[in-house]
Amino acid sequence: MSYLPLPGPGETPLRVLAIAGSDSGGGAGIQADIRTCTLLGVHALCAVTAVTVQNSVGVRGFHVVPDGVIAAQIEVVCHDIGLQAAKTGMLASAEIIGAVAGAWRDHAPDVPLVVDPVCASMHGDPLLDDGGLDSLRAQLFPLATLVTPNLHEVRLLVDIEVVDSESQREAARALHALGPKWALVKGGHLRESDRSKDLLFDGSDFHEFESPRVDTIHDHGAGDTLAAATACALAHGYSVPDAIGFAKDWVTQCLRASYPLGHGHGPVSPLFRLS
Ligand code: PXL
Repeated sequence: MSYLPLPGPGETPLRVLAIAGSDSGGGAGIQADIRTCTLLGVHALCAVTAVTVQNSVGVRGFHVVPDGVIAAQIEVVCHDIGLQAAKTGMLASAEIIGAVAGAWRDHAPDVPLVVDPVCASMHGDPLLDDGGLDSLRAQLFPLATLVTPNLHEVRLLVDIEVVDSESQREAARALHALGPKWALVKGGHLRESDRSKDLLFDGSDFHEFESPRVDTIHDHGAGDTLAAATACALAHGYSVPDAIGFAKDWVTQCLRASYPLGHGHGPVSPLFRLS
């Protein structure tokens, strides 16, 4: 595959802001975002939303960062450093989503924003409170360039059970109607074939993306990596379909390079880029 152009020595790289939670196991969350950006030659700015206590087996709990501190992290990096794209991951609560939406409207309304609507960990542990879904739909989706739910998140957000390509289209339409410019319905958990099929919709046209399914239990952080790599490509000026095409190839390679860690699920890995 071809990669994004790297900055020269001493040259300031493009910047992507990750608004996300910390994973103490280092596999997902903001750690996956920073790794993705770094290995793609992009400087990661960080607004930490929550600190999870987790390992490869599950999430024991999390502690949220005060709303005002999250909004201030966004404000200070926007005004001093500047950014070309951003992505959201774990936002934990309705209040935090409101604070992120407010800060976004005030400080970076024209910057491409990828919203990965994280609701739970791969172990099924909740990462968003009960009011969070309404807040995502009403406050953050209308600001998003792209939303990237998986099938579980699709069910929670628009109450559609995706089982085939027809229901995947219906879900993409319903998600787009909530206000983002583009909606991507990730079909990775749809085990109907040996291909992973994602569907993108902009309100008029559908784009399909297919990649080989990589059979591994070590896929922690795959969704975060896809959203972060998409944001990096958008920062480079790619169109949304081209950015997703690039990010899908990147995640496939990261899945092939994933490794065991602890007693549960290991992370997808971009470290292949170093060899
Ligand atoms: O992969 C989703 C995710 C995002 N952010 C944090 C997480 C997880 C999954 O566990 O812990 C902080």
